[in-house]
Amino acid sequence: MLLPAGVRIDGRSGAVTPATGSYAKHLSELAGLYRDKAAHAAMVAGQDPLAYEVVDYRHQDSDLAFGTTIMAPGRVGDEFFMTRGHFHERRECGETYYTQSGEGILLLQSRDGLVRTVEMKPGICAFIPPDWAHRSINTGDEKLVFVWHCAPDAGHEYGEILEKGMRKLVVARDGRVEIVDNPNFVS
Ligand code: PAN
Ligand code: ZN
Repeated sequence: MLLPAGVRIDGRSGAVTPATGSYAKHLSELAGLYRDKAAHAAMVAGQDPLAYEVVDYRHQDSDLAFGTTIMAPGRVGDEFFMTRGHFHERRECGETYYTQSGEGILLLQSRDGLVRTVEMKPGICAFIPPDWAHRSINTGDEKLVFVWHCAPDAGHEYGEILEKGMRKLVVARDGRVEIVDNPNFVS
């Protein structure tokens, strides 16, 4: 029998207590994500900063999983720090992203090429429909922390986004955040 639990989530740090797992992604592990290869290489050769961490709370045999993603602020060239972005392997599985602190943009793309964005800021819980690719982008000066919630076996399908990119880029232009067409997108 599964037993109930209360899990503490710190909305500032993204700490999950107790957590069942976590991983961290440094910039060096995110090659191919950014179009300014020289800027990426210089940053990796320097401090190779931590771009984001994912912490989870999972129960064996449960149909629910949740956790946090903690994204550092930063840029590679004119592109903000972002997650890899993925579809779910189980295409019927959606997800929610509930922002706790910081600010960003959730970039979504359907299989047939629709693009949508949802603002990420405290108080907004984004609904990610089944079979929409999703990538979060930290456009602010502080950590972007959000709580995600999805089926534990939703799975991650990274290949398509990694190979083709997403249709839009979120960039800094003249001190503003802009969403522009990705010139390198492979349709
Ligand atoms: C999230 C993401 C997390 C990291 O937990 O996996 O934010 O993003 P990438 O996996 O795209 O690098 C989620 O959407 N899970 O399904
Ligand atoms: Zn997901």
